[in-house]
Amino acid sequence: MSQAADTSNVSASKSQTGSVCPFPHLTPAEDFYTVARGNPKPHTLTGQALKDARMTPDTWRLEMTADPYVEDPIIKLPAKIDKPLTLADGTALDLPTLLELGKTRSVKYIKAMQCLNIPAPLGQGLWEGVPLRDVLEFCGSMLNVRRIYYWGYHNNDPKLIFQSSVSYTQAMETPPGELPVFLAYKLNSKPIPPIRGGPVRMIVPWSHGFKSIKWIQHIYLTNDYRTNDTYAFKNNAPESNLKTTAYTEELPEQIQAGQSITVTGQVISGISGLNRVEYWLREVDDESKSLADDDPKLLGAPWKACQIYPQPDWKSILPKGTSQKDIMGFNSNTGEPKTWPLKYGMGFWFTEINGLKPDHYEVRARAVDLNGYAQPESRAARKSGKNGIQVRRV
Ligand SMILES: Nc1nc2c(c(=O)[nH]1)N[C@H]1C(S)=C(S)[C@@H](COP(=O)(O)O)O[C@H]1N2
Ligand SMILES: [Mo]
Repeated sequence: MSQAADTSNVSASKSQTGSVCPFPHLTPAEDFYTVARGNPKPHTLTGQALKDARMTPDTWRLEMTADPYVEDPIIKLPAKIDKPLTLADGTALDLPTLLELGKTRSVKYIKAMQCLNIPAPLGQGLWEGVPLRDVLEFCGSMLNVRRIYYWGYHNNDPKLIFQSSVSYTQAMETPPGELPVFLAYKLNSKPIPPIRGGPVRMIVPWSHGFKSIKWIQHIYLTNDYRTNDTYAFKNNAPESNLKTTAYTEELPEQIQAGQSITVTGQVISGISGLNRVEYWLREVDDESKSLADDDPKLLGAPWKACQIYPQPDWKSILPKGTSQKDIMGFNSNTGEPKTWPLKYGMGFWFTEINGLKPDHYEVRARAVDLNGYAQPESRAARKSGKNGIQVRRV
């Protein structure tokens, strides 16, 4: 643990009731930042081409098959499933069947989408669907399945395939109170549009976006335990988790001396949870060197706590007919979020800085997780997620 993660002299962030959050807590489906491969990009297809891609509610089908692959001595036995679901023999799963299962097994929760390679959250939505473990019941009994691969529509071009995976255990055994990996068919209580990966998209709550495959079409059950994700190429860590990370909004280039300035930003509460967001104001001149995230000056700086905007008025932001009590991550009796910001969700922070002299300043903000680690610790390998500290100058 870094010296800077010593929390003893920093008071925990307190919500300032009455302060109005300038950011939306739910992002409309069309307003997410989009990360997609394809030529043309699948979500730009229309009319018959969209139908041919099986990306409409009527044409969508999900195949589930077993991988016969063996590779002695690592994979001695092939995976087997009782009931493969295929297009060829007309057994592939359709949307009405998935929705029917959803009547008794559906889950919903609020999750932020974040790319491992982009230094800003892509958006946050209320996702709804059926846990993968329940969907796998359609396959009957399984033998020698250690990993579950899945991919979406990719223009029938093997070069454009975008594949991800979870272990059998991750799919089947959800720790109580944790969010399961699931096949989503609703976003913000509406059908998921093609731009967001609909009609059906995988959602892996604890991961970066690359596990949440859009336009899902095929689930492949395999005895190959290796993490054969598309994102493993280009040195990305395929088992990386969502990072607890603060992001800082741009600041005006100049302000009047003596005028106060409000610094704001987003914060993602990743798998290690969020303790607080803190900031450091650094006076700089022409000679000041830029600081690396592990510079002793930065680590030993007098970081001060920022405030987290209080939870929104849920009744006014949740889609009509949605009760907080039915959303995972909220207490089912009181409707209160179990943590704020929600785990795997995005919250917002602010701090007011007063009495600046005529000078140049740098402002940095960083998140501290529930283990006491200040961003970007404790992850040295940056290809496990974008969590460098952002610098803004004023
Ligand atoms: N089929 C498919 N799914 C995909 C991708 C893709 O290119 N094709 N990109 C992934 C990556 S890298 C990210 S970060 C997220 C982005 O989700 P969004 O476009 O809904 O914001 O989708 C993931 N799912
Ligand atoms: Mo991504």
